[in-house]
Amino acid sequence: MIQDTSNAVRRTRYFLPTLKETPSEAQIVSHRVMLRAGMIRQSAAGIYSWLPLGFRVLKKIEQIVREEQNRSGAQELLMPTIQSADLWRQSGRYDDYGKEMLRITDRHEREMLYGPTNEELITQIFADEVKSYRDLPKNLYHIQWKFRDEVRPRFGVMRGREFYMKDAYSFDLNPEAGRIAYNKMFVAYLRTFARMGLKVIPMRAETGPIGGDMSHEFLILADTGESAVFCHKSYLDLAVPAAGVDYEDAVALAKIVAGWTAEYAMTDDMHDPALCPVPADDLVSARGIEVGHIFFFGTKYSAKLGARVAGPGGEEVAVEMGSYGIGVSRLVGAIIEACHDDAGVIWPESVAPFQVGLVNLRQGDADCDAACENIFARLRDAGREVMYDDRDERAGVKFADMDLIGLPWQLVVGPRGLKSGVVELKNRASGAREELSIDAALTRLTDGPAAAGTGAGRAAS
Ligand code: 5CA
Repeated sequence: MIQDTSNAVRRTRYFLPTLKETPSEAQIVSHRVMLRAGMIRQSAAGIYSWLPLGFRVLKKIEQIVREEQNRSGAQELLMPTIQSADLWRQSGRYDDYGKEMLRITDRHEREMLYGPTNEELITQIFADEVKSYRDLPKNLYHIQWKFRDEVRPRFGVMRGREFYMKDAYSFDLNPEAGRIAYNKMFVAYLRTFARMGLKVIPMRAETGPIGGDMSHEFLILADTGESAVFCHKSYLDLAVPAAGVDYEDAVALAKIVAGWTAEYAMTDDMHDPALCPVPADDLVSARGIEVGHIFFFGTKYSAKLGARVAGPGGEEVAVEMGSYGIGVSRLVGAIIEACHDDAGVIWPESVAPFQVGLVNLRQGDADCDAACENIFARLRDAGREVMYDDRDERAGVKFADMDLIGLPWQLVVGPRGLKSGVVELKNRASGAREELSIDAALTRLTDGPAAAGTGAGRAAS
């Protein structure tokens, strides 16, 4: 049997090009750390390659997004990145999008484009296949690369030109049903971000080029956020819906959404100090990073692209639609902005690239090597995600690198400890260190609180 070695790696063999120097082009922590920790490399302005460590985090985030979309009843499909210009002419957005759209001509002189979003394409797919109200409601999503030729790509993956997005599209018979679809996504978003260890605040938002008259942005607070935000402080302690939330119970969903929209929360586009009802003492005025954005736009696309179904009385009606985005690649940077210290990242366990970093303090020492090999094999066989730093490097270098890449647990094996039969277990988030026997440490890491998927992630899953 060929063993999958991707979850248990040796540093000497792993492609992890860390940097000692801080790259001068990076202005914010997440960008600096992602370059220094060997997670990404820029290939052109606003376009990045994801190296193995960064790719693992991207995939973990993607999987949480997927699980919560599926839980809410949305169905995954995959649409292409390249679309036809004709389709966008039908909706009128081919010209509206302007220079942000990357336009391409194929060998037959046909005009194509690299999709910045997918309202047109999904509406066409729906229109071709669904003809009756009996097939509603539907919510279809994909997780796919997008391209927007941003004027100022910056802050690494936070505002890229090529970026990875989850975009979902809902189809309903009437505005009331459309509102239920909107609420489902709203609730799914609260759960999704909480599972990544983030505190998110939904805010009323402008609809911009997507259109429509109801929209919420989901923001996390961080000093480096691009938007100024103003909200009631009560948002910081609101309870997130549990995993068992019933997505078929429209009344319960509406209640949750009402609770999460009851108090004032606006980004700078919408905030008006004169109209803000929150007393100064209760108002949080901060900066935020937009990690998700949901829209309800009724028949804007369905009417133009012919997405009509026969209603219960036989009449033809254009379906009511919404679209729901999450910035999957942006989230990698956003989580770092929210979870770091001077030494590097502090990954929430649910998105950490590996759960355990095994540090051999004296590579080449027979006892240390044997103990590490033994621990590494046992963690691997227990299905833990582990990176073994087996380099012939000074302890200081290994510690600094481990703190930089931010794995939740560091298991440190040194000659002195081994003589008295102990290893050291360090928690990256709290900094707490404990001396334990190898067996006790392994028990903790395999079925204690450090077992994969616990911590912030599990709490809400
Ligand atoms: N079609 C709708 C919803 S599916 C849409 O495109 N919405 S959006 O424009 O608000 O984008 C959705 C999310 O993608 C944003 O909330 C943000 O998190 C992310 N995003 C948007 N532009 C970029 C960018 N240039 N770089 C990284 N992430 C981005």
